[in-house]
Amino acid sequence: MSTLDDRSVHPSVTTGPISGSRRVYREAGDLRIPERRVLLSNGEHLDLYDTSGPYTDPDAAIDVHSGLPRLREPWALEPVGGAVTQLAYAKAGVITDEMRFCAAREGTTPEFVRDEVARGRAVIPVNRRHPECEPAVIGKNFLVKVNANIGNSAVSSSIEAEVDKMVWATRWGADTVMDLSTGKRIHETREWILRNSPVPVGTVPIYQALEKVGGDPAALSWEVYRDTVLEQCEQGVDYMTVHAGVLLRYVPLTARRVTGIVSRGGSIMAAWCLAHHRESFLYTRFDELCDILRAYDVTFSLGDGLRPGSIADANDEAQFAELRTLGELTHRARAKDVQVMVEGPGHVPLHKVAENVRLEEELCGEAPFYTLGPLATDIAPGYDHITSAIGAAQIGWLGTAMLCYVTPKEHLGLPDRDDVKTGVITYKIAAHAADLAKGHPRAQERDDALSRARFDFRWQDQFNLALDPDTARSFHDETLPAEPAKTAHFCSMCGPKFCSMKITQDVRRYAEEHGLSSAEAIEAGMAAKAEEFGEAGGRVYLPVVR
Ligand code: IRN
Ligand code: FE2
Repeated sequence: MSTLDDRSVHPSVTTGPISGSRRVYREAGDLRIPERRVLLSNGEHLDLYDTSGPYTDPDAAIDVHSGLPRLREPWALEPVGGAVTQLAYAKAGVITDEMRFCAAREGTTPEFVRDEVARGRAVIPVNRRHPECEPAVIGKNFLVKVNANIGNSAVSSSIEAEVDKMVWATRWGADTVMDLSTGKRIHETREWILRNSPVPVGTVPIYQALEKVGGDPAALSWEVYRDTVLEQCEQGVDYMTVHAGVLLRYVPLTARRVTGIVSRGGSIMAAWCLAHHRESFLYTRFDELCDILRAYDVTFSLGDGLRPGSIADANDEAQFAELRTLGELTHRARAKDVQVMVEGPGHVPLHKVAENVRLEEELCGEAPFYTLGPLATDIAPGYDHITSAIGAAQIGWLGTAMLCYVTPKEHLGLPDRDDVKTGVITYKIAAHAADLAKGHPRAQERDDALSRARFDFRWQDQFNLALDPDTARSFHDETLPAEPAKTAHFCSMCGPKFCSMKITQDVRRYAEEHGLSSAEAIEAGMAAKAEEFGEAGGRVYLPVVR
């Protein structure tokens, strides 16, 4: 942990509860399962899945220089068949503490988690050397997860800013973060993030390998790459993007594309293959790579180096050729008890989304699909969190297990703190919409609680149940800041006279008072409203009085 002793680095991270809630711990045997309890004004509460770590616990002592408590340290089991991976344990019928923890978080049984992991349909990405991590299970039969990318670049950002982004992203619900740093001090930045991250951390090791050889892809070698992977495994990285499906013979398939190869890792490997006219070392050395990841229980995230970067290129031969290779590699890794996710696009119009899920499941044996959006259209730079959340909601509904967020800065620049929050909240919307549509047993609870609060004009409850209570409250404050407005039976959108919810409540009260059935009450209420409306001059919009 030596690098955290560097006293010239002072990350200042956000601590304290999210408005209207507090972090609680539910006992599950000897495990303490973190949840976020939203306290409601009617005495009820709702417990939510919580990714924020001890940072939102007012009783936790946070010291970024010593890192988070090493929760998983006592959980380590003896190897089975020489392996320490969750997949090896699951196949052997062993239920690990990680599986029990995930089951309790998801509201299911440890046996179900074990069975899903055993058949490769779910992964629990937890490196033995990241004991600070609260495990999460990623698979189509669990809550849809969201990943937030952070990391500096050669021209922008500091260690402090990236640690703060990690804490900030998990505060708003990021289930994993990926450190995509490419600039200075990559190793140190990652150490700070890992020791302080309550969620799994992913990386793309080829980025750091490229830095080590001075930025020239042709200068890369298996040896440099292998040593970089080992360095990152030792540090505790939980999952790694490996673009091993970019084969030499696939590169020409991208020649006539509108946007060629848009994946950073994909373009680096394509450049290496062309420079040496040899097959990618990620592919030829894949078995050795499996052995390394297996020793730490690092999960593969097989990269989509040939994903489409434009609507025109979606579902083309290059993309699907790579997917077939990712399928082959998935089965090879699993045979060695290494956990695998498979990455997907990109830019895909809505009518071509389903084909991606169907093919991935068929070719990759239902390995958890992890997609970047996809963007449903190319025409809105500056709003690509939205263009991509449209595709993400659909692909999540169809079975994608994890959604990689896209921020408003996509295609334009490095996301700052505000972009990180916007990206995470936007993707929580997409993920939750998918959970609802998939009929996840607990998903609708939150919608129902919020809807009831809205209908009862319990404004504070409505804010506190929201994905982003602070923004909801501040929007309400813009027009009705006074405290009485937080219980008033209207808002400034329709005003006191035209609130549909208030009118409905009036109708219901009318029914009770007059002993009518609801149909009769609506009838009678409508008649009364018609009269009132007539008195107001029969106009919906009243003229502005100056
Ligand atoms: C996710 C799905 N497809 C790609 N991703 C993410 O994109 C991946 O997990 C990583 O965060 C980033 C890698 O980008 P390149 O190197 O493929 O551009
Ligand atoms: Fe793009």
